[in-house]
Amino acid sequence: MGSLTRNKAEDHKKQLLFILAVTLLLSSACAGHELNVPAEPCSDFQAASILRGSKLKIQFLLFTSSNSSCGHRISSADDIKNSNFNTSLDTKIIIHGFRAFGRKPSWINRLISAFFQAANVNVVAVDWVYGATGLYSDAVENVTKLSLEIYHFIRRLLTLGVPETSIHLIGVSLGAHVAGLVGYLCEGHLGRITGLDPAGPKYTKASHEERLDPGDALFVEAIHTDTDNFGIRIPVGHIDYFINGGKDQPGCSSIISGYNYLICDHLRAVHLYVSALENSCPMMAYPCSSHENFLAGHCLDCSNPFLFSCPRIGLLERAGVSVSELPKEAKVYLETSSSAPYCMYHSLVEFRMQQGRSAVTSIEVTFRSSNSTSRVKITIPKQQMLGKGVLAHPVPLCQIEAVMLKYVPKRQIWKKDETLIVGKFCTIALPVSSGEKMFCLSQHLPLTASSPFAHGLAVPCV
Ligand SMILES: *[C@@H]1O[C@H](CO)[C@@H](O)[C@H](O)[C@H]1NC(C)=O
Ligand SMILES: *[C@@H]1O[C@H](CO)[C@@H](O)[C@H](O)[C@H]1NC(C)=O
Ligand SMILES: *[C@@H]1O[C@H](CO)[C@@H](O)[C@H](O)[C@H]1NC(C)=O
Ligand SMILES: CC(=O)N[C@H]1CO[C@H](CO)[C@@H](O)[C@@H]1O
Repeated sequence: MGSLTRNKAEDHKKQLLFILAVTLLLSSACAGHELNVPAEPCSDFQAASILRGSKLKIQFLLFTSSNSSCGHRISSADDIKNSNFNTSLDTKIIIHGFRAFGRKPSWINRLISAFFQAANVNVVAVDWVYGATGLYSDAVENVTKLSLEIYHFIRRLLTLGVPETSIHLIGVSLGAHVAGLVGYLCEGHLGRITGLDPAGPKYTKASHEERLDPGDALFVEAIHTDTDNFGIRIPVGHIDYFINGGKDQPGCSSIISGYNYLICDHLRAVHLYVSALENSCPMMAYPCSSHENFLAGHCLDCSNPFLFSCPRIGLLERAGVSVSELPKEAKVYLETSSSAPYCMYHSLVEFRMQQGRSAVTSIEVTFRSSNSTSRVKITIPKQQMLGKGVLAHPVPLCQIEAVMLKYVPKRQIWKKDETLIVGKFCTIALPVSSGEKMFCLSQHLPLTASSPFAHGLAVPCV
């Protein structure tokens, strides 16, 4: 089986290299005949109709910080030379995905201006709306051709002295796999690829050559927000963020109707990334084997594999991770709120009963600050005394003013559950450094179903 898939991959590679050679020949043959059209004031994305032609009509639009909604077409080498492209700055290349209605992506201007807010960079948006519309499977068919064109564009930049490491591809959905293919053509030498909910359909079982994978750039990261629908389930980068578990996002409820509801989870990856660029609040994530284990409080730091440097969504070099050798396909987890800026802080909460019970015990823990309420239910197994969980809240733990604890009664038909639970409450902010002590309420707390226990909380800020 191994040799069969390897042969298939080799064939695919050969095919790509062949197309590459032919298009290189063609493009160098035509280079001399390029007309020097004077630059128009502003160029925008195209709109593709159902009767689109048979050409991909790709546009490379350069944006600068002076006006982040005014693009300049820079497709040929001369265009680039005559433009404001600054070869000494990093370059962000944004690649959109499938466009069901053949229109400009609604989020593109916000993403571009967020980049200018975060850094002094060149931003290039790739408009391939023409090839991205119609059927999803047609858009997938156009990916190879598109990737080759982007590859040629990057080669033109390299000829002008742009270092490969200064190039960062940001691919949305299907665009993430396009970025992967471009990265593969560049032999993994590009600086960074960020996949924003990389597409799942047709890619979950694809080979490494066909989909985004950690070999495609020096640093590859992906943000997963819709793994049960349009996004890919499997990790595809060095670091893979699974937001709220990666499947369903808070605020994407059935209240929003129609198309916006369908793509709400999928697009959350873009909105989170924009928010991370615009805000200084931390979107820090924790490595764990599963979302369930993360929520159950089994993954409290980043010692393995990141040597205590937890990855953060945004533009920090290698996501702020300081290990010399990057792990591959490291799954990291974080919870977010339902609206911008989305950031949450995570704390371990623990309740230790004085004695074990013959039934499972559930306790609801609520944190309250001046403007927020967050809760989590923790479960203590039969015959055990300790229950724990991770509670996500919008302000740092030291700004939480009160904790409420409530025994959640077992649903009983015949009589009220009048159990008295006595135990101690402790908490600590994530990431937990080694040797750090938990903050505990000193007294034993009596909890019943009818009388929840409330207490002020004053965890010092560190
Ligand atoms: C920026 O460009 C847009 C066109 O895309 C134009 O409408 C707007 O006036 C420009 N803004 C400034 C400040 O030049
Ligand atoms: C390019 O960027 C560098 C670094 O910010 C700056 O010093 C230089 O002036 C810029 N060049 C142009 C032509 O704007
Ligand atoms: C809530 O209050 C804290 C300060 O107590 C503030 O930093 C934060 O921005 C506020 N959040 C919201 C959503 O208003
Ligand atoms: C614009 C363009 O070239 N679109 C093509 C994308 O791929 C499908 C399927 O091969 C073609 O039918 C389109 O013409």
